[in-house]
Amino acid sequence: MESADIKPDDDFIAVMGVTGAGKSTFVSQCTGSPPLNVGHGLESFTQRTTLHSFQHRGRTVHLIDTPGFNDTFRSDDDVFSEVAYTLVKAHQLGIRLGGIVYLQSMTDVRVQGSAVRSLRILEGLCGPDAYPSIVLAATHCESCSSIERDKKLTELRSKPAFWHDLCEGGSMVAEFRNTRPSALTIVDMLLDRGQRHILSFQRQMSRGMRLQDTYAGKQLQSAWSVAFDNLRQEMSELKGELQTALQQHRDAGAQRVKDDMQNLQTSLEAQQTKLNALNATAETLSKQWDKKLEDEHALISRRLGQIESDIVTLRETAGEDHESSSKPPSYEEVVKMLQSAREERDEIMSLKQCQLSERSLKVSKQSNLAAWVGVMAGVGSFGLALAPLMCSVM
Ligand SMILES: Nc1nc2c(ncn2[C@@H]2O[C@H](COP(=O)(O)OP(=O)(O)OP(=O)(O)O)[C@@H](O)[C@H]2O)c(=O)[nH]1
Ligand SMILES: [Mg+2]
Repeated sequence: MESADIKPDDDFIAVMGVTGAGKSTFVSQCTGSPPLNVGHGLESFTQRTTLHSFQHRGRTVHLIDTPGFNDTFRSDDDVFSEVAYTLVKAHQLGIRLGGIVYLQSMTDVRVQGSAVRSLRILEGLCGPDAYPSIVLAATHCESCSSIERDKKLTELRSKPAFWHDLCEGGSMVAEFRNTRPSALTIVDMLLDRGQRHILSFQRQMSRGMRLQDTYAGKQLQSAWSVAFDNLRQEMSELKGELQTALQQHRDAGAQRVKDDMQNLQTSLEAQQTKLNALNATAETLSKQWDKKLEDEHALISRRLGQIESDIVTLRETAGEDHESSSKPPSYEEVVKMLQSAREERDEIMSLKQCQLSERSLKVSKQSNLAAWVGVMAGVGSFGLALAPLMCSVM
């Protein structure tokens, strides 16, 4: 693994899709490196947007692996906020996307709910101008027969709720077969187009819009507003029930209603928080995420320091640093602990080495210098801006 310079005239491709669709697998097939895998309580760090670079057709291609909607462990507002931040930062850095690979698993019996919303968000983020630079790729293809797959793909292409508008607008359809050639064919489809886009969302945010006013943000705002109104309606019904129960001196019943109201209040507040998050502008979004990622970065460095010192202690305990052949009684355990500490250190080191903030930036002569002058002027925030993006380079 070696560092690669990141130049704005390289090819940048975003990889999107709901959680489990196969984004990291697709990226891993392209780069030939296994997906980043860091345990020990630092897993959330690898779920961040990451950047993976590889050489292809004499060019450097950077794949941006984004978090997916419908994650069991992350709320959709948090995921949207991170995707939004990534696109805003990329735009500020003068990066123009060459396209988007949107992955869709064939194992999902029906495309529904959040998967449909994820498609609407994709449309909103890109805008029709960028539809021709989207590849809609089926994954987990072997999970169904070719007849079933064709049927499913026809349905996806033809239904307005699914891919219809994107396909009408010029998006391409492909099959990812969990192999390197099929992954590279998809990359080639975009490289052959040779387009560079400022996405509709990036343009809107750079004009000072709030998330809720962008096409993509509106999708979420309308869904969350409906959910919020439903909760409020439920609350007002409960208030009525409580009044009746109190009037009829049904103490136990009144207490039950009060408990329900308390739970509902928690849901209402959570829903309100989601809606409030959509108030963010590019500036507030950047501030919020820069801080969050800076804190995570510090956490990783602290953990690494701790492990290094544990290793020194363990080596001494295991007698590694001494010529003596006498072994302390807990020798086997100590060696095991030492091995595990070393593994953890190596995992974290590879994670750190893959952070873009640790990589050099070369401004190429052909690049849009004006954009990069802006970036270089803000060198302080540059490292932080890229901190969430980690990469593996072939
Ligand atoms: N059989 C098969 N398995 C696949 C394919 N693509 C992904 N997988 C598996 O599906 C699981 C989820 O794939 P990931 O690549 O982690 O999915 P993801 O989209 O990155 O998911 P998140 O990071 O959670 O958003 C993994 O166990 C993969 O090995 C495929 O085309 N065929
Ligand atoms: Mg992934």
